[in-house]
This record gives sequence, C-alpha cells and structure tokens, in this order.
Amino acid sequence: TWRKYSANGFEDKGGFEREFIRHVETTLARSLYNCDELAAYAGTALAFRDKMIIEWNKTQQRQTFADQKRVYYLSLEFLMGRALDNAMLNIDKKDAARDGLGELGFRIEDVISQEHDAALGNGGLGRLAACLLDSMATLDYPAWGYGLRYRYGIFKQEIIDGYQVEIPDYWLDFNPWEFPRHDVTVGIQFYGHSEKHEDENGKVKHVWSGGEIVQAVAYDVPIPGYGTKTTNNLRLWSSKASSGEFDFQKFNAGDYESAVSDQQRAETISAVLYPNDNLDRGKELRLKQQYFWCAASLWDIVRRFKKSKRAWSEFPDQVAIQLNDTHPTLAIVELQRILVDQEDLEWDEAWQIVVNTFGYTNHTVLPEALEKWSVPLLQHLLPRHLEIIYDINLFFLQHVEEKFPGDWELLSRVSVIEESQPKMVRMAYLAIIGSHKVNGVAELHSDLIKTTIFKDFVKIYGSDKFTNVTNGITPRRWLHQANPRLSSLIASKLGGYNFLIDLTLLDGIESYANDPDFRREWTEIKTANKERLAKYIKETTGYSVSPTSLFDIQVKRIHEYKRQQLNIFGVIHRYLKIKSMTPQERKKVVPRVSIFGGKAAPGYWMAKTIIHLINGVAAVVNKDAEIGDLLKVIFIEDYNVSKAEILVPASDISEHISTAGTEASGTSNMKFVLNGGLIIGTCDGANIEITREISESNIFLFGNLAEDVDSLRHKHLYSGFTLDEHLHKVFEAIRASAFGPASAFEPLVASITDHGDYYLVSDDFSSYIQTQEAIDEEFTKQDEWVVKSITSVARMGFFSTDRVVGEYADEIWNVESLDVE
Ligand code: 26W
Repeated sequence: TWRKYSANGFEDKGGFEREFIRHVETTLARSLYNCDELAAYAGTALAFRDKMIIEWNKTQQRQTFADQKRVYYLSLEFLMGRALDNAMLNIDKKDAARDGLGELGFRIEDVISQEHDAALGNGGLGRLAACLLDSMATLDYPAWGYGLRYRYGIFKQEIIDGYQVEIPDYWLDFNPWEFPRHDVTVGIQFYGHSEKHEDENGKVKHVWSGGEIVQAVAYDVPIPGYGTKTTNNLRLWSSKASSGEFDFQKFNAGDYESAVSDQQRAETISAVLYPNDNLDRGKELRLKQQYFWCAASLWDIVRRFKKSKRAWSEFPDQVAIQLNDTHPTLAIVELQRILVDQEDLEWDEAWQIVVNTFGYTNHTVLPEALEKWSVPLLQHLLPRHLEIIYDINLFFLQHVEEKFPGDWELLSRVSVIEESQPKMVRMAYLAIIGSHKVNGVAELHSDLIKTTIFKDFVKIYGSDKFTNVTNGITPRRWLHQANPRLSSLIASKLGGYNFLIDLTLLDGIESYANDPDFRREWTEIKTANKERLAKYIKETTGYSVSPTSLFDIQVKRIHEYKRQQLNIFGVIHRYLKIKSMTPQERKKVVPRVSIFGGKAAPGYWMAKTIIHLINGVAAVVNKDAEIGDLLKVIFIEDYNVSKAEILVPASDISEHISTAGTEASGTSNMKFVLNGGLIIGTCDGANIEITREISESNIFLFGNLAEDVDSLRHKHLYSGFTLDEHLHKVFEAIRASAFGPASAFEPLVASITDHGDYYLVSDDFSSYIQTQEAIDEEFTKQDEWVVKSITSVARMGFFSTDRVVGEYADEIWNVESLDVE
C-alpha cells in the first residue's frame, strides 16, 4: 500500500521498546519503574525523533545536491498541533509503538495525549500553513517553512462564570521536536538612520547605520512526509540580545540592571503570538516581529543562494517565496534593499528579480483586517525601508500614469501611501506590486478580490496576475489520524491506503452507499466517535449528552462575521418552541446537542459577549428537567487542533454560516465533510465548491447571496427593517433575562435591532431555522442520511492540500518535486 520507500522505522515492537527504554533510562535519567505517562511520552517522542532525524539530514543533503528550485513559505503562523501521532503514522510505525507501549503497561492514546499542542497560530491561516507543509513533504517538494518561535502560543481559554478568561500558553517546557541551531544566528538591525554616500565613481550608495541589533537564532523542526523519506524543515526564529561590547561595558560600569533589561527587550520580539484574527491593530512590536522574521529568513535564503555562485538574475530560478497574507510583505522590501544597497544591483534589475520571486496569498476581504503601517512608525523603525517603499510606489505610479494618463483619482486610489493623518502604507498594495502572482483561497473569494478590493490592480496589470487556488486540508491528519476506523474501513474497500496520497481515489467508495453492511459499519464508526466526544464532554463539563442525539457542531474563532450569534439565537428559538409544546408534540422532537467552541480575541468585546450568551443559554437549558435530552448546549473550552481531532469525526451536522462574501474559504467545512458529517452553510467561501463537488442534495444551504449583501445593508440603514417574528421572540426572552442579566447581552441584540445588522442575522434567520427543521426531518430517515454521508465523502477528493500544493507548484512557484530513490 506504500507508494514508495517509507522512512526507516523500527523493525518491530521489540526494536521500539529497546529505543524507548534507552531514552527513558539515559536521556531522561529515569527508571522504568518510575515512568509515568509524561515520561512515556518523552521516551516515545525521543525514539521516533531519532528515526526522523536521519531522514531529515539525508533530505537536506539530497536537496542541496540536487540544486534545484526551492520553495520558501513565509508565515507568521503555523498551527501544528501535536507531532508524535503524525510522526508515528508518517513513518508507518504506530503499530510497533502501540504494541511496545502496551507491553510496558501504557495505552498509546494516553501517551499521545500528554503532548502539548504547538499552537503558533490563530485559526484558518495558521492551520492551512501546517497542512501545506505536510503536503509539500509528502509530495517530495524541496520546501522550507519560515516562521517565529513564539515563547507563548495562542492563549489558553478558560470559561469562568460564562466569561472567557485568557491564560498564557507557555509551551516550551519540554519540546523534543525542535533543534536549536546556535550556529545559525544573524543580527537584525532596527532604528538608526539612512544616509547617502557617493563613491569614487559618483554613484550614490545608501547606508543604514546606527540603531540597535537583535540576534535571530534558528530553531529547526522536522516535517516528515507521509509514506516517503522526505523530511523537510520548518525554521523558526527566536530573538535574543546581542552579547556585544555594549552589554559588556554596561556590566563593567556596574549597570547590571540595564544590561538585563536590554536582554529582556530583545527577547520580547519573539515572546508572544498576537491573538487577533482578522483585525489589524498596528502595534509597534508586531511590526518588529514582522521585520525580524522577514530579515532573518531572507538573510538565510540569500546566503544559501550565494553558495551556488550563480548570477543574481538566476535567483528566481532557484527561489520561490510565498507570502502567507500580507504579514511578511516587508520581505519584498528587504530583498530589494539587499540587492540594491548591499549587492550593488541596479534598481530595475533588482526589482525584476524581486517580483519574479514572490507570490502573495490573500486570505480575507474584511476591511478591518487589511494591514496598514503608519509612515512615522516605519520611518522610526526602518528608515531605509521606508525610502525604498516610497521609490517602489513612485515607479509604480509612473507606470500607472503612463498607462492611464491624467487619471488622478486612479493614482490616489492605488498609491501604496494612503494620504491620511498620519500617512499609512497599505501592505496589500505593496504585496501585489512586489509579486508576480496574487491568489485568493476559494473561487468566490478570488472573484471578489478582483472585483472589489483589488479591482484597480486588475485594470492596471490585467487579470492574469490574479488567480485562484482553492484551499484544502491534509487527509493524513484530518482523516487517517483523527478517524482511524473510518480510514481503515475505506482502505478495506479500496484495497489499501493509497487514497491518503491520492484523495480522488475516494470516489471508489461511492458505490458502497448501496451496501447495507457498509452503511452499518459506517454508522457504527460515527456512533463510536460520538460516544468518545460524549465521554469527553462529560469529563470536562459534567454534562451528559446522548450519542443518539443529533450532534450539531460549530467550532472556529468567534467572530461576528462567522455568526455564532445566528446559531445561538436559533438554539434559543428551538428551546422556546419545545417549551411551548404539549408532551405529545415533544415526542416528535429530534433530540439535539448544540456544540460550540472557539476563542475570541482578548480585546474583541462583542465576540466575548457571544461566548457569554452561549454559556448563559447552556446553563439554563441543560438543567431544565422538562427539556432533558431534547436539547443540550455545550461550550467546549479552549478549542484547538487536538480538540478538533476529537470533534470533527463526531458531527452529524456542522455549521459554516458566515454572512455571504465574508469567509474567504473556510477549511473546517472540508474536515467535517471528509469525516462523514453533513453541513449547514451559506453560499460562501469553499462551501460553494463543496456543493459543486458533492451535489446540492447533500448539503443544507440557506441565506442571502453575496451579490445581495450591499443592498441589504443599505436597506437596513436607510429604510429600516421589520424583525422576523421568531427572532423577535428570541430577543424578548433575552431581554427578559431568561439566560442571565439582560444588560449583559443588550449590546449584541442592539447590534441587530438598532445598529444596522451589518452581518444580516435578521435577513437570514427565517431561512436558517427552516433549514434546521429540514435537517431534523432528514435525520429521522437514517438510511438516506447515511447515503448522503458516504456519497459526500466519496466526492471530497478535490479538497486535499496535495492538490493545492500541485497548483501552487505549477502555476505560481514553477518548482518540481525531487525524486527519492
Ligand atoms: C493583521 C491581523 C490579521 C490576522 C490574521 C489579519 C488577518 C488574519 C488572517 C488572514 C485570518 C485568517 O485566518 N483567515 C482565514 O484564512 C483561512 C485560510 O485561507 C480561510 O480558510 C478563512 O476563510 C480565513 O478567514
């Protein structure tokens, strides 16, 4: 069932046990008799790590020797989750570990769950980066990820009295998956000033001097491919103070305290992941993070290129750099600076190299998420870069002026500099100008950026510069690892696990939808996954939920545009309806468990109010004896990748209900469908393509279309609107303090009734609850439901990040994979 040579693993369970014991007794200096689950995790991780390191080194040598074009994926976020299970499966030695650990008295699941998630990301964008790394390694692309080694990942969420409380996520206590490279260290400059000097030939040279230097230290994380020896590298930069003369003098002058505080200030740069998702706050430290990481990565990439002794014009033949959103846009400016100021290339020649090197992926159209940096801040922190930005803009505007003479409005619209007070640099415009391709992440989204936010740039560059690469997910983690029984059932029908590397092979299970035995096994697996989740809910919340109920799950960052408020209003409607029923009528109700999970940005007050309301509703509904199992409301604390691995396989229905035109793609929609859950969704992001693939009869779509959003918003503001009667009743209940003090939730209700209902909750409410009723109805016809489930999974082949990586490689990077034996 293996495509090619897989990595060298253990011969058998005995081989694993020997390595495990060696690590527990020597590396960890523990006795086997005093080995708890955490130590067992450490021993297992170290044993697998050894196997990975060998292939990792060989892969790097092979890629250096092959000397072909490499991809560099620059992302401020990599939401990796746990590494051990992934390593076991990719090396194909999980069975040896399970048996070995069993003999030593451990359950492999308990050992795996000791690992702390690597949670260096907020949500979709960070997890996409992690899925792409998995696929690039699996497909044998010579590819590196570059990011920041945050000391604190995304905060841990606790719910206290219904409120979100944030706890720092210090995750580096024991991390066997990273390797410090103290020899790969580079000084990164900040502040100072930019000067012009004339050399003996009268040529002007720019020199950036003064300011301060912070050291960037590389930490490397191996990324094993599935069923291949390829093990790529994720390089994360950590900041530390330069231990130069400066501190030394301070020490000698007895200024110990200030030397220490310099050190702390330097370390602050990589200390914490910014927890905002889709919101730009313009903080100086965030800009420092961005430059620190871009400059260190480019130094590394350029240094590697220079070893090949090629001409600079060949740089884009050796290097493709993909920008994950605008966060790394300074990399464009930094490369231009290196080429012009340090390598003495002419501006135009350098700029051609830059543009041919970079590609930019846009992940959002929300205006509040589009990054802008103030000119005074850039002037202060990166004076030379600001000059270069101005020059890039000047040459760009000259080009526009040539093409559209006299169109001053156009010039001011597309200028990289926004003429506001203070002036702002529009990073997305800079990213477009400095890249040869710009892509959106789902068809609708890619169309929207061309017709709205980047419309003028299509006019200037033509539409070929803009393209679509619809997102995907890695089937290794999101099917094989999260749902091993379903993966194994599928493999039993397809004659092996090849579908994990060619997901389109899933179409081979479609005909089994007619096979009653297959349907029974399919259902048994879903039930077992629901039982596992029910057990988890019992352990963590104390609430009992019945696995025979319909499990309805919405897990994602909490945001008004994702409309968790629509969901919870629907839940309240359902509750009020059941309360008004006769006992006879109640017998017909389809029992439902409404499950929520997700973090609110710490400063996003409305999102926190939504969490508060969900918990308020849960507290009332779950203890209402009259309701019993007919309705339960659960908020899962601290939603993260590992919890997604439990939740995703356990859904009957999941919710992807953003206001049309706001969710660029969504990727959890794909995860849920791939695991046999049906979805309720709006015509937004990748929901549209999922519908096209699996057919309209297998998805529950509702709500207004993107093309109508503007006029509906306009209508709200200028002609008002009449509230749907059911939504009105929901608001009455909230205002009567049925779920906690009305005052706490008034701003949320008022955002709809009094402040224009920007996210169109009222417009979509009636079609939402009608669709939920249709779902109840369908769920009672279990046989038909299971057929929908199987058929949908069979048609999900398109949504693998393997397909995604292939499209980037062919259409944007122009890189080829490297043959491994
Ligand atoms: C500057 C603050 C900031 C932080 C994060 C702005 C924007 C972001 C991200 C772009 C937000 C994000 O994660 N976007 C999501 O990207 C996913 C992967 O493409 C998509 O599936 C989601 O629809 C999109 O919301």
